[in-house]
Amino acid sequence: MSIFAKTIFMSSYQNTPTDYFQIDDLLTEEHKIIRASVRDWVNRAVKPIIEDYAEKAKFPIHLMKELGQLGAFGPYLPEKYGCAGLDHTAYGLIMQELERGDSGIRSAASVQSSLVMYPIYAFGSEEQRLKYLPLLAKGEMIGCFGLTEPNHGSNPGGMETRLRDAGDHFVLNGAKMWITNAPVADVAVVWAKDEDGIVRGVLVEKGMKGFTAPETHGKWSLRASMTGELVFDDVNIPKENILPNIKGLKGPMMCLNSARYGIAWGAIGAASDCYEAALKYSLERKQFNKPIASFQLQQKKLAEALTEITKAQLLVWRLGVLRDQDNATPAQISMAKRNNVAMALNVARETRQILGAMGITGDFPMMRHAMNLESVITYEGTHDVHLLITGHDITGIAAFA
Ligand code: TGC
Ligand code: FAD
Repeated sequence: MSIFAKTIFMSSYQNTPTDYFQIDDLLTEEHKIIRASVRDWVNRAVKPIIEDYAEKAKFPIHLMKELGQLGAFGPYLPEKYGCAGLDHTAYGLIMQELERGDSGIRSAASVQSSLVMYPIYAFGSEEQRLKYLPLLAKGEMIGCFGLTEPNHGSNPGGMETRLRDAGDHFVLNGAKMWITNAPVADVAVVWAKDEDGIVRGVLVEKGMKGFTAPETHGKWSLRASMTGELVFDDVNIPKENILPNIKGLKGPMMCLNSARYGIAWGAIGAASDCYEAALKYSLERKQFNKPIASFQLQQKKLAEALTEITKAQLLVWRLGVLRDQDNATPAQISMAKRNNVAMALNVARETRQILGAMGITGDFPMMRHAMNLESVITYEGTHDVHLLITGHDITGIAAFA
């Protein structure tokens, strides 16, 4: 497709939101304004560059400050710390629009907001909040979250990273793996066991002696996001860097509740981007002298995609209301994350087929979204682990081990 044709195509389909059940009626004017402003930014700042960054496996780090200006970091945290003080539905809508651009951009915002700013806010001292949150909110500081280890992914409770009390400081040893933004992070929220085997959270800063964060290469998924390791070799951690107000695995798990919630919304953005592009293409592309949209088999793919997107939209809308009432359970969040990510991956694969050969190119977003969603269905708890969380919730029997 020529650059000109591509530009016309992209600009027209990107402005047609998918809302088959008038879910917009359930949103406030503020929600709609926030969604429109993030969508507009994604169309201007992300869409034109993202294929190139994904192809080169580069993270568009210059977008971090723009995301900060947009208010995409910690939007549900208080204004006192430089955040927007919005509700959780607004947070979800922001994640949805960012993932319409690329899962890697939504990932950067998820990690910064839910996995770095949230624990500092919820479990940190007032000094820690004032030191880190305003800079993280502006994107002037980048954070990452270290839970997964080489030997412990789905089972973080088995972590081997250790925090030893050495009198006037702690000493940290161990390694974390698959950490989004690790190589570019100024601060890492790291989970480690103390000498009593209790999980604690510590703030590890770039430049601390014995701390390195090498980049992980060779990913065919989430290529526009940076992933790396966190390696701790006798790192001296000042006592004031421990998160004082949390002990136990529930600390990192509470952060995951917030991030998984955002992903449940984000996946709808990726799915809608694919659906909207495929609908437009199917109306324009002719075979056998007819638009391919006139063939029943292509209509089936489009109709099923729209049905699944609509169900997912209703699920997260309700989850947002529950979350704003502080009533959403972790198991409800797991169900929404699992359902919506699997839905988006399926929509990406099916809509890609509607485009035939064009669907495998970077001229259209399906292939990139599908590859990205292979990570999204794995991180923040795999598809299978979330099923087991639902099974545990409804039977009372944990089937993890
Ligand atoms: P279990 O014995 O069930 O629980 C241990 C303690 O944790 C509490 N808990 C939770 N609290 C709040 N919210 C939740 N969702 C919670 N889940 C568990 C639980 O109540 C208990 O508390 P306490 O006080 O009684 O001790 O734990 P388990 O060891 O049996 O493991 C359960 C399991 C498998 C469900 C859980 O560990 C799990 O979800 N595993 C998946 C791991 C995971 O999601 N890792 C994500 C890493 S971060 C990431 O992927 C970032 S991607 C970023 C991006 O780019 O977007
Ligand atoms: P494993 O736990 O080894 O699982 C392998 C397979 O076994 C999976 O299919 C799983 O479902 C299955 N399985 C495991 N246990 C059970 C069971 N009890 N019953 C049935 N099946 C089971 N982590 C962080 O801490 N911070 C980050 O920022 C971060 N970013 C990431 C970015 C990317 C791009 C990726 C891919 C991962 C990231 N992760 C991060 C790690 C992610 O959370 C883990 O990959 C995930 O939790 C799964 O762990 P694992 O890869 O070790 O798989």
